[in-house]
Amino acid sequence: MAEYTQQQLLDLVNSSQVNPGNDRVRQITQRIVSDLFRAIDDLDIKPDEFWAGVDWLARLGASGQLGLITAGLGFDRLIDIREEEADEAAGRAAGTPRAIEGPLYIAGAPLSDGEARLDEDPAAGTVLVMEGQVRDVDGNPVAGALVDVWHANELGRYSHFDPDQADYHLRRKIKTDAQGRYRFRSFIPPGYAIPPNSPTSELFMALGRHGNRPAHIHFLVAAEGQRTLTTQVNIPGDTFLDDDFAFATRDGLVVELQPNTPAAGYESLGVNAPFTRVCFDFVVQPALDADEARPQARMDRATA
Ligand code: MBD
Ligand code: FE
Repeated sequence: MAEYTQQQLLDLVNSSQVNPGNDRVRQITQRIVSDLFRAIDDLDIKPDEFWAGVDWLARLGASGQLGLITAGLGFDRLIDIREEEADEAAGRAAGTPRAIEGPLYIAGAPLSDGEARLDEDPAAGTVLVMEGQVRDVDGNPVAGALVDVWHANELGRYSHFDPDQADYHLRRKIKTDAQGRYRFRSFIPPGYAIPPNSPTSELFMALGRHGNRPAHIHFLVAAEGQRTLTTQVNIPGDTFLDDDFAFATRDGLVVELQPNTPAAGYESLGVNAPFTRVCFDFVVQPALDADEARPQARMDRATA
């Protein structure tokens, strides 16, 4: 009465139902369970291997590092590739290339008008001012756009994920001025490496992979009627530019550094000596619906 072949068991798992449930969740779960049943059989996965995998997933979930694994196994970039394929198929004008949000965004950074300083005195590293304009796909400046920017500290760590940094350190929201301009002062950040002795590093060691990202700065750019842009810029010259563990770097997002830029005009950012300037404009696509224009991060959207 309850003796099953593998296929009978799978059919039963996938068809058992006492109320309608959610069709989409049923469809996706059925597919993933079917693929896993097949993988277990094809690869002759042993009980100890199966339970070691379950234990790893439990520890991964408890560690809060799921987003590192999705990025490191290419899923985040896959989603960007698919968005771009959809844009192309629909004939939508492209904006600045997307780059993945990553797992280290925190909503609610302090807001300022036009410009901001992200770092604190005493200044660490090489003084950087990044500036530019937010424009729509027709080339018009977007006034009042929110540029939400975040990057790692001089040790490659992000505030809120590091007990040694104040909340919102190196995280700010800047509202563009009437000409769509923004600018901020900080320092040139280093790259990032996954935490050692963690579920993530365990898998990467077993895969024979490194867990490094090249130096980068993250952005969400949000404006009324415009599609929220999630992107990153990269600092040139980094060893990992073409070998990013998160596969997130892109042509067109490696900025040009302008060292020894004179300080005149940058005093309001506390700059009094030659510094490194980066000019970068963001181009945002028109939003097709309210959801595309929502400023929230990926996880907020998924759980809202
Ligand atoms: C990061 O800093 C990051 O940007 C990504 C995508 C993944 C892990 C750490
Ligand atoms: Fe990052």
